Amino acid sequence: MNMYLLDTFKVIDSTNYVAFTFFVGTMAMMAAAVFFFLELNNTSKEWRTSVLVSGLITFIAAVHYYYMRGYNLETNSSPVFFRYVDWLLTVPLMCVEFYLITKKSGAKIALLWKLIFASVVMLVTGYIGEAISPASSVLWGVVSGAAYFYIVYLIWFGDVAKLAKAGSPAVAAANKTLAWFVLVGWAIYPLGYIVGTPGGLFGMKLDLGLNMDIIYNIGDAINKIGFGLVIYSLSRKEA
Ligand SMILES: *C/C=C(C)/C=C/C=C(C)/C=C/C1=C(C)CCCC1(C)C
Repeated sequence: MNMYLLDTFKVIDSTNYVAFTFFVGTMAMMAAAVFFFLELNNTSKEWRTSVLVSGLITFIAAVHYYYMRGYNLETNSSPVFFRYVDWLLTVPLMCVEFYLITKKSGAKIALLWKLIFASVVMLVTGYIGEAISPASSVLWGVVSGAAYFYIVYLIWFGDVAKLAKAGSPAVAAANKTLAWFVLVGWAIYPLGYIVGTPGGLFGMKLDLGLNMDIIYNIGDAINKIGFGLVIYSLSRKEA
């Protein structure tokens, strides 16, 4: 049996849901990236950059998932560092998507930097709480959460919302959908953090029998692929 497999790859047991979601995640991200890249040819010029960025987000995730899948199988542990490397690349690219769709109604580059800065604060403090200083995970989680709510604010009520409303009806509608992704879809991550970090929720030790990686993997599939599809469908409406 093993002669068909490279030594370094282990078999995924059918009850190993963590490894399974890493595997399915890899495949889904790859398929999404291929889809967005190939659709570039049929995309009008003004939306090509947006669809390209959707392709880059899922492609970057596919490469990380390929690595994380192997890491998890090999070590039976959580690939925390590369998880955050992936997020640090892909979440700022999602900020770029907001900038690109609101650019036509006047978004300035300063707005993009504001979004990127908040997302980096959210992720770096989350990483500290998860990997470097888990004993103070509650504190770091709260700081990270504040940066997260600032992003939610900008997209729902702040400059992003205002500019999107000033744009075409399709842009306004797409921003609304993306805003729901950020409010509900992104809220999956703090749930994973609470489940997986020793401090738990404000010091409560939660043991829900849930695995943090499964939660993060589900969140990534919804947010990276779903987000990309919203942009894709916007590009079709405005073609
Ligand atoms: C493609 C990856 C995405 C959209 C990742 C998003 C990640 C977050 C919104 C993470 C948020 C966190 C908090 C709000 C508090 C606890 C720490 C984090 C980093 C899990």
